[in-house]
Amino acid sequence: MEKRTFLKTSLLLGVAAATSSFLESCKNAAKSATSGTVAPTLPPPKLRRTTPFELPKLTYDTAALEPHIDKMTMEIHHGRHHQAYVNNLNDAVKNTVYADYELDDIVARVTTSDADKKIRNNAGGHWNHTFFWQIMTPPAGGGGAPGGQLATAINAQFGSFDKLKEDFNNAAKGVFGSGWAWLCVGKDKGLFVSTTPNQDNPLMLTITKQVGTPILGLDVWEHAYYLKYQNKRPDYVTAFWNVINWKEVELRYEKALFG
Ligand code: MN3
Repeated sequence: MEKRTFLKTSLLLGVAAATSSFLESCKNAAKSATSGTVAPTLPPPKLRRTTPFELPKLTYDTAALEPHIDKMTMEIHHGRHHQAYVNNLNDAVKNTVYADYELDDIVARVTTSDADKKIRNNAGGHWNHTFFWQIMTPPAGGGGAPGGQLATAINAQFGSFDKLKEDFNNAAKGVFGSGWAWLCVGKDKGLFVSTTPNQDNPLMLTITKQVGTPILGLDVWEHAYYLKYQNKRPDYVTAFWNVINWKEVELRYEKALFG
């Protein structure tokens, strides 16, 4: 190679290398700019959390939902899975903009960025399970049908309670892999059934396809039913209706309607 050609080639290669490292640094800058960003439509929350997240206690015994949801599943689901979401969330929020946010504020603001991934999964996991334990109750006082304004709204929107059950069951059975089925109150105060993958939920403003306030939800991860139902998810979905705490669901409906 002639000296001149060599110099020219070296120069071009140098420019190329410099350009590529410039592009790389732009990409990295863009990445770090999106990490921990908050949804632009929401102002920073005013309430600040001063203590770590904790596993909430169940208000009923782990065997209390039997025969519909077995004791061992409840022990592992609450004591190990939910505890892990809590521990991982406490770890994930350290040194981020979410470090002292309340759970609802994190869930509303968390983004799809890679940097938010661990927070998204574990804040969702903590929120979803805390909610799930509350909307269930032992079968002696659970199940049946909703009353009050919720019953009226269900009949008006779905035609009947049975039709809502059918829609919800189909949604729950249709989740591919791990996720949740929901009954929500939308922005227009109407009810809708939806699903989310993994630990996402309808309150994640920048993530969910249909934003709403969940009033009923069912965990269809295999860890929620596999010990008792194995691959028969439909049987678990059917059994769930026996342990729904309709009083709690009705309260959540009214709060979402007027709140
Ligand atoms: Mn679960």
